[in-house]
Amino acid sequence: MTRDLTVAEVRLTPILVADPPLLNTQGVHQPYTPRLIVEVVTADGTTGLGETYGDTKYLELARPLAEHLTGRRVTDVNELFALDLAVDESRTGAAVDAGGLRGVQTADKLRLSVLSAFEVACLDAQGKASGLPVHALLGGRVRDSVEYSAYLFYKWAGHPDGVAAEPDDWGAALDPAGVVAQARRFTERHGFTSFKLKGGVFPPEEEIAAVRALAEAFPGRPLRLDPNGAWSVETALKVAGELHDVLEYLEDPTLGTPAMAEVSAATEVPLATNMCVTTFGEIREAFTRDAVQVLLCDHHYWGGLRNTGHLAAICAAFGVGLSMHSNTHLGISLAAMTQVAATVPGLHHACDSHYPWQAEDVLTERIAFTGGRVAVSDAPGLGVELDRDELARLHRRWAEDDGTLRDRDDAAAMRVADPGWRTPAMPRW
Ligand code: GKR
Ligand code: MG
Repeated sequence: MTRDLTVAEVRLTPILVADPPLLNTQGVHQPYTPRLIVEVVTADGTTGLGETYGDTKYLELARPLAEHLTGRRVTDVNELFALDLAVDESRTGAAVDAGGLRGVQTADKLRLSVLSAFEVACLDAQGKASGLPVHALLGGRVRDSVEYSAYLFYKWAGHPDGVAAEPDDWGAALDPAGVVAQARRFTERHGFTSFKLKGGVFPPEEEIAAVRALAEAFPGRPLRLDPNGAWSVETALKVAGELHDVLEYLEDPTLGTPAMAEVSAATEVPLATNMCVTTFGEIREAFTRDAVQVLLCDHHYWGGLRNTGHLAAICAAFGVGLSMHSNTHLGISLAAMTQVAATVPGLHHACDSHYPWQAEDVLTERIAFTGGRVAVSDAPGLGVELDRDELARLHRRWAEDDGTLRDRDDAAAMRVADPGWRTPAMPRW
C-alpha cells in the first residue's frame, strides 16, 4: 500500500521543563527551562516527533517553517533546508549565547537549530511510515548501544527560597566531596563509567581539586573538565599541566580558535569544543591550526542528524575525534542523539547528556541508561511515544508563565540569589 506522506498538520508546543539549580559560567539554570516539541502529522495519520530549544526566538522561526512544510511531504527535507528563512538579526549577536553556552549566536545557527527539530520529526515520520528505525534511514547502525558520560555540575541543594520550583533529590555539590558524592549517585542510578564536570564556576584550583578527588574515587575512569572558556591561555595551560595524567580531554578551556590553538600547541592534553567550532564555516581554521582534537556536536545547532553525519566525515578526514555535548533536553532529543550516534563509525568518546537531570519528560516511557549506555532502538522511527497529558501539563506551565522563564537566562536566575551578579567578563581566571 502506498502511504500518503503529505504533511497535513505541524503542531508546535512550547513547554517549560523543571531544571535543578545547576551552576555554570553564566549563572545558574532557571527552575524551568523552555523547550519546543514539534509534531509533523501526515495525511495518513503518521506523527513524527522533534525537539529543540524553546526560547521565543526559536518559536518565531518555527511558525513560518511549520506553515511552509504543511502540504509538502515528509521526504522533502532538503527543500526545507533550502528555504530562505528570514531571521530577525536583533535576536543574534557577537556574544556567546546567554543560556546556551554554545558559541556565538549567529542567524544561521538559529535557523539550523529550528530546522533540526523539523528534520528529526520528518525522519521519525518516514521511519514510522516505512517500519524502519531512523538509524536505518541514515545508513544503518554500527553499534547496538551508545555510551554516555555522567554530566556533573556544581549545584545548590535547591533553587533560592521563594522561587517556585520542583524539588530534586540530588543534593548540593559545591566542593570536591560534593562532586564525588554526585558522581557516585550517577553511577548508582545509571551506571556511568566516565565523567564530565562543568567548570568555570569556582577558581581553577578548586576545580582541579574536584577532578583530583574524582580520579581518586574512580581510578582509571575517563574524566573531562569543561569551564566553557572561562580561563586565559596561561590558566588553561596550568590546569592542563596539573591534571594531564587524569584527563581524557579538556573541553573549551579558553575562548576562540586562536587561543585554543595556543593552548593546544603547548600541551599534550587533548582539547575538545562545543564553543569555538559550532558551524561548518569555523572548521577550516580550527582544524588546520590543530586547535581542537575532539569536536562535540550538538545535532540541534549543527542542523540535524544528516548534518551530523557530514560532520563526522569531515572530522574523520582531518583525524579529529567526534563526540556529542548536550544542553538541557528531553527524551525525543536523547532518542535522536542515540540514533545518529549509532551510525557514526569513529565514536571514541562517550557523549554527554543532561537527561538524568530532567525528572520530567513528554514520553510515555523514559529512556534508560544501563551501564551508562542507551540501547539503540530498532523500532520504527525514533522508537519513542508522546505522552499527551504530560505535554499538555508542561505546555500549561509555559502558557501560564508571565514571560520571565520563556527565554532562558542563567544570569537573571543567578540575580535572584545574588542581586549584584553580572555574567563575568571572559577570561575570568
Ligand atoms: O547546561 O549549563 C549548562 C551547560 O553549560 C550547557 O549550557 C553547555 O552548552 O553543556 C554545554 C557544554 O558542554 O558546554
Ligand atoms: Mg562544553
